[in-house]
Amino acid sequence: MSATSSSSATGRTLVITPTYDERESLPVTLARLRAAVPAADVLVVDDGSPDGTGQVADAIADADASVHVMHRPGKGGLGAAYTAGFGWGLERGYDVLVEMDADGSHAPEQLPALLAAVEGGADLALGSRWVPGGRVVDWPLGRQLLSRGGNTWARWALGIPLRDATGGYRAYRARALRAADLSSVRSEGYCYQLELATRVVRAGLVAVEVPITFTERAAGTSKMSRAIIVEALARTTLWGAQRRWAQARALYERRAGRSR
Ligand SMILES: Nc1nc2c(ncn2[C@@H]2O[C@H](COP(=O)(O)OP(=O)(O)O)[C@@H](O)[C@H]2O)c(=O)[nH]1
Ligand SMILES: [Mg+2]
Repeated sequence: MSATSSSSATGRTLVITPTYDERESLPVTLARLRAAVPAADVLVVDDGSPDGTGQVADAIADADASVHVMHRPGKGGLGAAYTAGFGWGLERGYDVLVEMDADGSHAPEQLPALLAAVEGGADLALGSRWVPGGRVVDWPLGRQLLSRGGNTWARWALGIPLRDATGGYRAYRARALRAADLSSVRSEGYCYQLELATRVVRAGLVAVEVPITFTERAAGTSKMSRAIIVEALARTTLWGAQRRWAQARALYERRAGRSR
């Protein structure tokens, strides 16, 4: 890895792309990314994809010193893949760490807008489908409703001022990931994204939403399951109830203290 190739005013940038059976999409996504943001390094985190995505990634890395590949033994979930990738990047001193899907849903051409938000002071720049200017293309109505509804629920239950806290196209400053205490995060999928965003906001750091256009994948299939959706809704509800309970207790104790 060249230490200077990914330098910018904000520092060195690492784009982490988790893959599971993305052999068709990955080469296209990486070519677009290298063209759009040549200064960024790339880490592909492959979970032993049965379709050979890991070998495809190795071949790209052999020809391009800015591309790195982490091989994990089996499908361990998106959250675990990101936590491992973040650890790799933090150990190597990257200043900005980006999450980007391999399937083309996250346009590499929009990464400069996320990085500009970080440069402008954001600790977390969230690619957002649900702020003005954000869009989805070719996404079935059912998924749109689920995403919008889930996000509205999360905003209310968790009290976080974000419209798209489940999205997976985002850029973190290293200090935001350190504040999020990754080793204690247990959730997966959408819930992983939600939990990290919540932790960054609760740590008092700056999260900014940047409008993006999310385009449904052209090749391969989604790995998100019903179980992952249920996990996100269940945990959000539990955390929301815990939060309201803590608020009610604090209010009760304040009142009790006053009347004593
Ligand atoms: N390494 C790894 N990557 C995964 C796993 N599950 C999903 N991904 C990747 O995470 C990204 C988003 O997943 P995707 O199935 O497109 O989710 P969707 O866009 O919400 O339907 C894609 O690049 C997937 O290949 C996993 O268990 N391990
Ligand atoms: Mg996808």
